[in-house]
Amino acid sequence: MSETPVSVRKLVTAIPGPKSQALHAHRLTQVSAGVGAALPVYIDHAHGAIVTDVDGNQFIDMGSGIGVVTIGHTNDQVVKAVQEQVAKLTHTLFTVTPYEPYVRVCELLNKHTPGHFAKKSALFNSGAEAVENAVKFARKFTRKTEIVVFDHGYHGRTNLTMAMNFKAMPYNAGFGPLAGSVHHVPMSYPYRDPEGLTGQEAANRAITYIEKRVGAEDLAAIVIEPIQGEGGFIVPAPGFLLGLQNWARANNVLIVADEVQAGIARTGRWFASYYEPGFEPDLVTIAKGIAGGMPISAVTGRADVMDSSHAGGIGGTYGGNPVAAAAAIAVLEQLEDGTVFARALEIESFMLPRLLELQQRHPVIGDVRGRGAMLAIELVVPGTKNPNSAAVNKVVQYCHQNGVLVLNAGTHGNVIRFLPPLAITDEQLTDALNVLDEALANAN
Ligand code: PLZ
Repeated sequence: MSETPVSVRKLVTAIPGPKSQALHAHRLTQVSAGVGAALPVYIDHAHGAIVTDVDGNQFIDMGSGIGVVTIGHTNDQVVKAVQEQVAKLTHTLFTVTPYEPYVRVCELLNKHTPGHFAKKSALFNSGAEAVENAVKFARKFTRKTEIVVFDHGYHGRTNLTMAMNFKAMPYNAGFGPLAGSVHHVPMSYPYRDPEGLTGQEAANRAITYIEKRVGAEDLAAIVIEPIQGEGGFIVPAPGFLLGLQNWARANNVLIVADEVQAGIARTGRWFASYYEPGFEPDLVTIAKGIAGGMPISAVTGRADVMDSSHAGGIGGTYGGNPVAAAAAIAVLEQLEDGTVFARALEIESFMLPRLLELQQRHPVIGDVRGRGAMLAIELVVPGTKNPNSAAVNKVVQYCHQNGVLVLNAGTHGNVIRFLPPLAITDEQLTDALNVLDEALANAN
């Protein structure tokens, strides 16, 4: 008998299986209860879009570890680059004795981020650390202190970035005092904004808040996700980002695009910012998909802003680690020929009509949205726009039980987001969407 190919969904035990259950029981005695577990199956290995657990169950991954393995799990070129680099040099600390891969990552990012101006970069470890450093650069350059962020936004779990998140639960509650000088203003949210509100009108609404609540005089930067990730893949109305930028430029305020989740080929372009013609953020924060799972992040942007810090003001022990940098180079160089972007757009063309067709049959789907391989459905109580997180929980659980890894999102937990590795095949997508269809039928 031939073995089941490793490229398909395959369940050989109940989910979680016995080995996962044993590991989980042990984990509960050893790992902080504050560290959650959306689906306690313990993963042994993964390739492409299939992850295999310790019991031998094969899942179709529609989440990429929240947008990290965009290039695919254990991508051949990333594996090779990491293996070669790890045998050569694992660490010196770039600010003590530098090494070339760090510089090459910066060069690639300077080249491919939006903006027709001279650019420079600095490397860090996590998305939150990149956001923190973008704020440091913005404050240093403008000599101003205040920061504006948007409703439904998410920027991390460090002290400053906690203050920049919209949701107190689960990210911030009880962990205060939070950093000050952070102000939240309304996002453009086409599904929930008044019908017909244009991007410019939504920008005007935000600008009114900014002017009344903060004032341009003290405002260093507006930090915005060009497509919100944790907030539920909210794509702002066309003109929103540009409207903010026009106001910011006229008022000596910087724009930081947080591309941690939407960036690096996820939407079918290098960065989601490219979808808004003329939008050229002063700084971009980058992490997740940049290195196929190795931890590395970046701030890239205007050279004058990036050079505003005194030498030694920016750093960190592991920032731009050589092994993670080698992985990033392997990812970024693969993106340069455009085939990965084309695949993200194919995934959109493949999935979007199917999701819209599901919406016709399942009135629990209130909205279908996203770009490229960053797509989502927002679930509501049928016939209303009331958020339906209970349905999301049922759908997510059904999918998990049936070997499809999907993630929830959204301020009300009523969004299911799809961000598969771009290595996913049409067969795997079809299979995953069929399971989703069954799950939706079971959610009513
Ligand atoms: N900015 C836009 O999406 C991370 C959070 C996972 P780090 N989003 C996933 C979790 O539960 O902690 C994210 C993001 C945007 C910043 C971050 C923060 O990136 O690498 O998790 O620090």
